[in-house]
Amino acid sequence: MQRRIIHIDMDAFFAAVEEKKNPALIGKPVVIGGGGNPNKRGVVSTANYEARKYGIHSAMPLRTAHKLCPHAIFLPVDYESYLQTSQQFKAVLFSITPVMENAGIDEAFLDASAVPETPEIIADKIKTGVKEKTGLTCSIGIASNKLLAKIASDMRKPDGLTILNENDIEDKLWPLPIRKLYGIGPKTEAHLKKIEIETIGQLASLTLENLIEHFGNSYGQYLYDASRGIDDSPLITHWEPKSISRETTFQEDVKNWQSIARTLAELAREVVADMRDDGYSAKTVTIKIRFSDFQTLTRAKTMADYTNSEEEIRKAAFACLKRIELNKRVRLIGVRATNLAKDQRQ
Ligand code: TTP
Ligand code: MG
Repeated sequence: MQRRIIHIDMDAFFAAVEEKKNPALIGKPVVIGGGGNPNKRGVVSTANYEARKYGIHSAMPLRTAHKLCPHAIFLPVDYESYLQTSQQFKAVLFSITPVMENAGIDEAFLDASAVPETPEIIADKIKTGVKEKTGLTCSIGIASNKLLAKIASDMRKPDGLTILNENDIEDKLWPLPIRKLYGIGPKTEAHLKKIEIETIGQLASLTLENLIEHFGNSYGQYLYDASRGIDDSPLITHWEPKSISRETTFQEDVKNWQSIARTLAELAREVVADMRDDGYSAKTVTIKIRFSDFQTLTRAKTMADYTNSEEEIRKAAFACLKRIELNKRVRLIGVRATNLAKDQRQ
């Protein structure tokens, strides 16, 4: 089955967040980088489209950017607020389909093969959702694989939508310069230029033997496929664990409330340590008690909000314990945290 892969990339991301924070910047050339002082060392992280008109681009020294456009507004990198906006953006994408690959602070891939709507409607949902949650625009590429989807999202910026089909390879992929092909860095670009290969189409005209001769077996094969728009690499998705839990079986069945309580507190502590290690907060705590006759009971408590506080998790576990009548010896106790959310900051 043909896959439907979507690549979404935010427009002038850091600059767009700054404009959102301070609308007075809109329409003026804005450069984000380093500490925001163009007389000090540092490079441009990004520039808004007004500043790009002066030739300013990412990775350029701030001093050079200042020479190109002395009246540009220079701002320091405020990574925390970009990260926060990034998380809001990713949450919108995740609501379209959880088959999502996080590809960077302002970009992601979705595999929407199983989403029933047309590509246009899905793209519209993404753009509307992203605008609503972040106030920003993004550009979208849709194709049968990651390679083409990423190239497509870059074709009409800002606020673009480009759908590439199999029969667009010749017309739309081949005229592009070779550096647009994912996996071609400056070294390969220079090598190819030496043999007078400038466009993806020219690259596609080389034989596999020829490419292998120049670039070795695997990279040669990669270039051969990529120049034809062939790519079957899967999305690398991040699945949330459904629960984090600990349980323990007593050496000897116990009836003593003190030792049950102490064990429960210890298990809650360990669960919280695991949650923190993995960067999760939880909303629901469940305890499990198995009696000597193997009767097993569980009780759960859902809290008002997500937490990774040891005290709150322990209190919730104890609230559960109170709801179990301890009239028999206990063989096993367990604590489980579910309803997990990835922490905002790690
Ligand atoms: P990009 O998506 O490459 O650029 P962009 O979002 O600013 O602009 P475009 O509309 O062309 O997509 O990168 C995303 C963010 O990553 C960018 O806003 C700033 C940061 N970044 C750097 O810090 N250094 C870099 O060299 C690049 C390329 C990006
Ligand atoms: Mg971007």
